[in-house]
Amino acid sequence: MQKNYFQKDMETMPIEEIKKIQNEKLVKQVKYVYDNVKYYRDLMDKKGVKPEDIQSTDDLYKLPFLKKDDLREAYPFGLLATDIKNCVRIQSTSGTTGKRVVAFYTQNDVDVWEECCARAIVAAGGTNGDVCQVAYGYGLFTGGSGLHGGSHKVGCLTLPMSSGNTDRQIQFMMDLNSTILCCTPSYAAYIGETLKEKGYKPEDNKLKAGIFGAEPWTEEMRRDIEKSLGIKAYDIYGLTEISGPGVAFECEEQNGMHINEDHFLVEVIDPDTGEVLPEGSKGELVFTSLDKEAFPLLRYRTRDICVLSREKCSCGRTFVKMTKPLGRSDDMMIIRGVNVFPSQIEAVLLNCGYAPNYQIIIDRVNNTDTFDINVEMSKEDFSDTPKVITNKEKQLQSAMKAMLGINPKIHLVSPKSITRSEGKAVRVIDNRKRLGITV
Ligand code: DLL
Repeated sequence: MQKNYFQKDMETMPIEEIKKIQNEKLVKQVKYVYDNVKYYRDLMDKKGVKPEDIQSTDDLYKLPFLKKDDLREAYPFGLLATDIKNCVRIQSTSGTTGKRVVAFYTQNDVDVWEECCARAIVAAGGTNGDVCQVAYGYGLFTGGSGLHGGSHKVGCLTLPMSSGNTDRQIQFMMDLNSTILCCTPSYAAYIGETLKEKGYKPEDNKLKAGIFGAEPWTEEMRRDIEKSLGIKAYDIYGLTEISGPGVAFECEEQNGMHINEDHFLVEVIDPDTGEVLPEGSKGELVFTSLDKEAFPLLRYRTRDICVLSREKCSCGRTFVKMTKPLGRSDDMMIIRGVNVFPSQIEAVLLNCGYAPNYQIIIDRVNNTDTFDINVEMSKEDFSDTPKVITNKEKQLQSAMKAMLGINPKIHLVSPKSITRSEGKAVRVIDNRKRLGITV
């Protein structure tokens, strides 16, 4: 079988040479951050680390970690490393307690990011002869623009569909002969079901591959999607803070994702102690950007729990592989591809005059996430007129939508009806766990 790479020399470089490149880039990136980002310089000074102390990746452990809370504290410009005039793009994702994470990009940062996505598309068999339908959301979310840029770099005919409007997705897919589909796995499954409902068989479409990520999915779901669309389904991983999709991607082995190690240095740590764990251990992924200009992050804690493997891969790529995220070390939920924190829900409840007595119930029905929130009314609020309650539920739902970007179903329940816990309150009931979906 012919092997395909977007940047063959880099993707198949012997590991010793990759390490050399990483060492050189790391020394430069640390000095760049120290000189240009006061927030991180203060963290380094507090820890007594100077840029000169970092001579190679072996010294990485000396650097302080960055966490989502730091991004919140430094919001919006505190981690920006260059003049805003040099930036050409902002992307964003939800953060804790409602403050969004804002990431900045120079043109060079965008180019590197899109190249990483192009590597993923080529690894999934993409060429300039393909029609690539991008059905991730466009806008502040990185999914749409990342895969869109990658598709351009490969030279595919790019269909910038964004997510939603499934009938139109299907019409374009059929009329324009889409060969690659990029979207969240749950949306891919939904498209597959809708095609079937419309009477199409898997062989009726021209799709050959899908590049699916941004949320956890199982091997079972992969098999279902592959069957319903008649394709090979590849996983792709990334996070806004570290650029977006394309931090890691699956190859033809479909068994773990290669991390683009020439741009992102990876460590696995014990989430409780912060201690760096030996390769092969299960722990939290930590990324250090190696050549970012606008928003370089050193030792950023992702909260994603994974295992790394350097076992030789039959695709010929030498980059380390990560497993699918096996869980999170914080309370972030991913619902319909959107990151949601219980603290955001609490903030909306308090703003709208409710006490934080609530329960979130998540499930996956027909491959789509359901999202319900039970909220207790106070004695004063309580009404037994259904219309009054329905109106209040609608108001709360639109406040939630404004904060989270997705619509939960709100159920106002009578005072004191949510079971009180004697220990930690059980705020989240995630029934997707029964399907093996761990986040
Ligand atoms: O989800 C970027 C992305 C877009 C990745 C499109 C892949 C495809 P955020 O919205 O910042 O960025 O969410 C990042 O999503 O820390 C993981 O917990 C989760 N995540 C991302 N990819 C995967 C995946 C985008 N393939 C957070 N499997 C990350 C499981 C994933 N979880």
